[in-house]
Amino acid sequence: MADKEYYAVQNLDENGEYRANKYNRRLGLEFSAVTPSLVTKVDALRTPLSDILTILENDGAVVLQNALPHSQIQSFRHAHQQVISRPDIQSMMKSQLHQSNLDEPAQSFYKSEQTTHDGLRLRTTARGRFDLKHLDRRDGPALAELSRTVDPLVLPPIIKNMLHHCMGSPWRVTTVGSIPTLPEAVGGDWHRDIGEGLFGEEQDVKLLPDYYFNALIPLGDVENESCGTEIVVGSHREGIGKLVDRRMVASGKAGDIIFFNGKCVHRGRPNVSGVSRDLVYIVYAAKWFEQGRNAVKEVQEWGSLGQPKGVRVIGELSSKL
Ligand SMILES: O=C(O)CCC(=O)C(=O)O
Repeated sequence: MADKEYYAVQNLDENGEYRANKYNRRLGLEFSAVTPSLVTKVDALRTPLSDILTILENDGAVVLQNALPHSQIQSFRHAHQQVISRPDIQSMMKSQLHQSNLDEPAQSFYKSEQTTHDGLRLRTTARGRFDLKHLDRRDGPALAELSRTVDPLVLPPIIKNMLHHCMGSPWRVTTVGSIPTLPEAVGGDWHRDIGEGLFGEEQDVKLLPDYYFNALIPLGDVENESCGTEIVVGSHREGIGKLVDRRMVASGKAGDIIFFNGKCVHRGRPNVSGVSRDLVYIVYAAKWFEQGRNAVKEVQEWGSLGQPKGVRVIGELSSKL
């Protein structure tokens, strides 16, 4: 199965439609010229953990300022820049940037995918927005400088502490990647990082303990709030039916961490800053949550191509089986 077809199947919601469509209908496709208000920022060194956890519980997102030493960001930024400047990766970026399917109505979150000879995977989520993985020593292709410098960013003490309280399940680091976003990149699609969830988004946000968090680590020294991550705060507790449009922007600069619940509806804003906006992303998810297989080989004769039809009532909620 071709990559495009595979992702289209993976991205269907319970009505058999690309899952961003329901958010587009509810929240719209436009990006406001005026930057929405900002997700709460706290000083990671001075704010009591209980206050940070309260914000995270209420909003589903929080920005931790001064959470990482600048020297760590600088070392990683240098190693990362070396890698993304490689001719093979530059040529993959160029080819993905000029793909004609980026102008068609989207059918899937990932619009294309290529793998380098040494095992890095580059994907496009929208024109000018890329996802590069894996960068760490466990799942990455052992690019020495890259994995050495990303190491201290993977599980900083404050994140480990927070996860100890906010995760509702034994967890592990599942993904270490980066999001290079070129100048003039368009905005990304609305999504929840949990996708449609285990039992459909309604059941997951209401019934399941929190099992997925994402840390975004900005690499730039200059903050441009307008190009940040737009998050519908509170959406980690509400399905599409009653979703309240409380969109806010999470942004930061080198040293900060944007931390959010993977149940939140969110998207990247267009990059109007004139410079690349690069982020590291780290996914922490329940030990049982599987997102890391080679996706393209996954659904062929051994997986369902459509949505199963069964329905089971759980309390007031009904779950498609
Ligand atoms: O590029 C961004 O600001 C958001 C990235 C994103 O949507 C994600 O990490 O799931």
